[in-house]
Amino acid sequence: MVYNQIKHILPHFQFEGFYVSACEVHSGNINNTYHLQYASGGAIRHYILQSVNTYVFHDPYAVMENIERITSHLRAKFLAAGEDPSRRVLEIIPTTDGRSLFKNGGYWRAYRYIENATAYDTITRPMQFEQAGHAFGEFQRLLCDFPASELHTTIPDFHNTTKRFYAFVRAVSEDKAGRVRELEPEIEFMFDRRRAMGSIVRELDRGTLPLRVTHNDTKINNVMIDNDTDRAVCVIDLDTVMPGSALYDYGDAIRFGASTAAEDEEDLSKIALDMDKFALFTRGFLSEVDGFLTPHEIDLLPLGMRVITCELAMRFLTDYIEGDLYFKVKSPHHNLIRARAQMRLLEDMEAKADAVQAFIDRR
Ligand code: GN1
Ligand code: MG
Repeated sequence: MVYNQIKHILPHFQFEGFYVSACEVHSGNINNTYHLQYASGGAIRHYILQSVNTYVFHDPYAVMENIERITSHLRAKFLAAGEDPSRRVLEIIPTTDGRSLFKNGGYWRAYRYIENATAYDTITRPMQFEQAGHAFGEFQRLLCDFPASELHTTIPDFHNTTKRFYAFVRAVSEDKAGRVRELEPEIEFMFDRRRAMGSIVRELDRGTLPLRVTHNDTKINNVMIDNDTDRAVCVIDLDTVMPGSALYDYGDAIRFGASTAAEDEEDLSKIALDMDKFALFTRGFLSEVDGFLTPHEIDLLPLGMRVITCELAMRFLTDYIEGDLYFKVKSPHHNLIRARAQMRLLEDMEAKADAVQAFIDRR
């Protein structure tokens, strides 16, 4: 029962009122997440409780320090613009001794749940997708002046696709889980795209692309969309906010949200880049970032979507080869299914590259 997993944790947070219920939220691939309800003075209060995955995040305190800094920066920006920040930015619920983490075997943290809003895995109404574009564009814009040197690097080389490729090659050669034998086409697929995969890293190194404070995990379900108005209210999951490239944030949102199928769709014939969703997201995103992204960055947005899709295919495949150590899996082949789905999506992005570029050029 869910309650038994967390009952010893609950008293250590400053939740208002009396515990009513808890259910597990299954959408993330890394942390364990629970939605809590408390009753207080006739009203129901909603909270999110999470245990931080320390295989992935070696220093949960550094993660929380980043989140405290980012959320106070965003809160100040919303206040300065005359907006009520309460639904626009994540609010950490402190522990009873005033900290942002409770340590007890694992590391636990809590947020106020953003009410009357939904995190969609699949967006159905067009406006929501344009709104998601606005949300991630606005997120970058509001963090444009954030002092990047104050942020901890919570996962080193997170989107260093070149190093990810080396890690993949190492995993193939070590073959710890004995799975490499059946993977010749997938391995060849990665080697074929090796140079293109490193292209953003090379430009960041050379300084032809700027390093910015970016979200780094811009799945569409990391934007809360208002249930009544369909407007984006808040960007969530700030664990990987670090210096990075705007191209990856844009690209990852397209990879996840503008696919015609789920990230782990088994039937490859269902997977393609949905050009309408791509156009809607891009319109929303560009309306926020035009003006501070350089023309070169905007030019390379389509490259961003291809590189990140390849990176994800390779990360899922690497994890499959290593025996599923990183991502949560629902079946023994889950990571392989995810990798193949990303590969199929990338092939479709490659086929549509001219149409995608033409849309960006017309802006
Ligand atoms: C992980 O758990 P979630 O859904 O927030 C991963 C992302 C991947 C994503 C793929 C820290 O994110 O990088 O893009 O799965 N997060 C981390 O679904 O590795
Ligand atoms: Mg995440």
